[in-house]
Amino acid sequence: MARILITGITGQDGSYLAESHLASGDEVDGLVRQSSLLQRTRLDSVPALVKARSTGRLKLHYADLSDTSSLVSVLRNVKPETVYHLAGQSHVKISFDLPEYTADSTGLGTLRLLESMRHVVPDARLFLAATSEIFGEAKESPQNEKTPMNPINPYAAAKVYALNLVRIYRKAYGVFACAGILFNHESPRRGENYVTRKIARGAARIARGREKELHLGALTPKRDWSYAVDIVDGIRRIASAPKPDDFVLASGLPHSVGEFCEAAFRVVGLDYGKHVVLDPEYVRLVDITETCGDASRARNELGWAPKTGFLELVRIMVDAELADLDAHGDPA
Ligand code: NAP
Ligand code: F7E
Repeated sequence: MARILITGITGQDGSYLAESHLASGDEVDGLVRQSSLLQRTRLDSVPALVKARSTGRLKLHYADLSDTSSLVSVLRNVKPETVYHLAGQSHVKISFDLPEYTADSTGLGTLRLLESMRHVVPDARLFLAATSEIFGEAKESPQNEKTPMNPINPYAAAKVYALNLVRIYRKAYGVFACAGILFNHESPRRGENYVTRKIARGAARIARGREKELHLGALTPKRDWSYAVDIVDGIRRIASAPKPDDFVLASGLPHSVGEFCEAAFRVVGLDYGKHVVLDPEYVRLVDITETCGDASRARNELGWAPKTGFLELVRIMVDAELADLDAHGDPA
């Protein structure tokens, strides 16, 4: 039985990772931050997580990435063997509205955690959720662990800093610090302002007569989308590898936003062309044209491969939205 600490446990990946470790018999602790509402949808709606909280196998601790003393205090209390660092402001477009907060939570937050761990739990393993955004408009395709970093937004710049810190601490202090260079991964637990969840939700609501239109910024950008459950499996493999290193986790099969729309509306028997409206509100100052990851290193060294294909992912997401609407309705 291992003792696991997750920053960002209330997020998409954190909730799946907690479920996965609990299913393996581990004890899970998670950082949560103060907010005016106590409801944490992703934790409160998953039966296995609700049960684990009631039996004490899953514990939540108040801390914030901007408050080093809170990180030190949780590390002292929990004494984790592995820390998964998933927390931070991770919306690309919003990082232009909140550049300093993004740098502080995503960039400096990683520094605070690494320093705190070095002093309090020097033998613990740290996993960082890095991102394909570090490659920006990449010079080569597909992108692998050696592709040069070329960030084009404040979020990506903060993640470059965080990934460089992981590499520096690994080399300078010999700590077990590793990273996943994660390409886009989605699920019914994805935040509602990311494009796949927005499309799945829009298609379901239009199909049920709740709305008529779906407003998007662009249809042409292509992303290498995987299912978050598959990526979380890869994250666990990276964190439990014999040696600390960085690995790309990706499907290697990019699809456009328009293709996602077409597939999602097809699930509900509709033509997306009749409902999707291009809206300047969602257009980015700069955007990556296409991402495409090469996960052969993770496949060869960790035995990892994604199991869920693009069309299956779209169906999982749209079906979840339909089931939710049918079960609970929606006052809006
Ligand atoms: P997410 O759903 O947006 O979750 C982000 C988590 O970070 C939430 O638990 C959030 O807490 C927490 N958080 C934000 N700021 C914080 C702060 N100042 N102090 C403490 N906690 C804070 O993200 P995700 O999709 O699960 O992604 C997990 C990680 O992987 C992120 O680091 C992201 O950048 C990275 N990543 C994700 C993808 C992807 O496609 N999903 C791809 C590449 C990399 P609240 O619930 O309180 O807001
Ligand atoms: O956008 C386009 C948008 O916000 C995908 C984060 O997890 O993955 C994610 O970042 C694409 C972009 O994800 C809308 O311009 C069009 O080209 O779902 P997204 P992202 O920006 O790729 C990376 C790997 C991360 O690390 C990030 O943390 O879709 N797009 N119209 C739109 N995007 C949004 N959100 N909303 C639209 O209306």
